[in-house]
Amino acid sequence: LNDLFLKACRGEPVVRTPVWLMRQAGRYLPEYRALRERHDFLTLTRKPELAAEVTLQPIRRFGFDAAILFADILTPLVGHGIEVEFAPGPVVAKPFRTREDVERLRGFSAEKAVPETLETIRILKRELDVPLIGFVGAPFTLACYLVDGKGTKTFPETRALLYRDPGLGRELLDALADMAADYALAQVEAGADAIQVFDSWGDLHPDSHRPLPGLFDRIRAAGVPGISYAPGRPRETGADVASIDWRTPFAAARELSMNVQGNLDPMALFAPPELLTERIRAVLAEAGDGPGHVFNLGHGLHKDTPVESVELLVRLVAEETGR
Ligand code: 1CP
Repeated sequence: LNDLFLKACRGEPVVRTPVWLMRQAGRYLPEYRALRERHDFLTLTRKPELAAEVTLQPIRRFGFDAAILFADILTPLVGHGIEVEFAPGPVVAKPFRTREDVERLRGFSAEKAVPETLETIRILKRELDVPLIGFVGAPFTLACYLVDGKGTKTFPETRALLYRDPGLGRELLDALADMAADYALAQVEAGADAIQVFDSWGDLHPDSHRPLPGLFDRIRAAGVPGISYAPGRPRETGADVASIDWRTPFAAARELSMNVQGNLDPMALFAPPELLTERIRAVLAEAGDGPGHVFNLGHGLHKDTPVESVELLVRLVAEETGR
């Protein structure tokens, strides 16, 4: 097993900086688009052989140092019976408004809701020679989709609910935190080597961070590193590794002695090779020579990203950091 990624997550010395990219599986890859012509997104996530194939596609093509489970942050909710369409972003059929809606989240069991996803992990563990990253949506970011019903820039309905009825807001976040913990631990039990918690919209509300330290304690107790993605607010999460967005310097997390992941602007992959090279070197220089850096983007790969830029990135990170 190539353990560069896990070593970097623990802050141990490595022979070169490991690299993987958020959304490394998906629409920028011709082989993913070919599969998508025959199957819709939900089918890809629900058929273990297909989901495993999508996870493996970028590993074969680029030789990344870690793989990420192919699913969505809303996958456990879909499995629990919440009606969601992907168009291509999630659209919730009946957005949450009431205590009865929140009650629907009770009794979540990953074994019952997402057996296919856990089976995907078991298949991948047989096929992969790099670590497998499992992931969950953070409670607040999941709430954003449940309450606003779809992706928006500022999720006003969700924020309004948390301010209008703080008690209900707390119940919603707590129920989602229970679900996230159960789902994360089930992924570890099935074989996931690390868990990343995506709180993509967490900077929109001051309460978003509250459930995170408890969640990361449980992930750590299960014996794997926890990685936070909390744009704008990498502190206070209690994660082992902070995945830093492209607007935020590593220093914010380094001051807390956290290991860091990131943080090239995904749009830099649209630059000509010379400029892209310069930007990658700048990220490596900011990360410094010490241990505890996983090279990644500061957000997910854009669907129109040129594949050649990803090739250049992987090659350059290896050349520049090999020691
Ligand atoms: O049509 C298609 O093929 C669907 C596009 C797609 C894909 C490839 C969606 C819908 N989700 C995914 C996979 C996905 N989503 C992964 C898998 C593995 C990988 O990274 O390679 C992961 C980790 C996610 C996580 C995710 N989904 C987040 C958190 C990370 C982030 O980008 O901030 C969020 C916010 C979502 C919601 C979502 N699902 C899909 C889309 C297009 C979106 C975002 C857009 C929106 O808000 O409308």
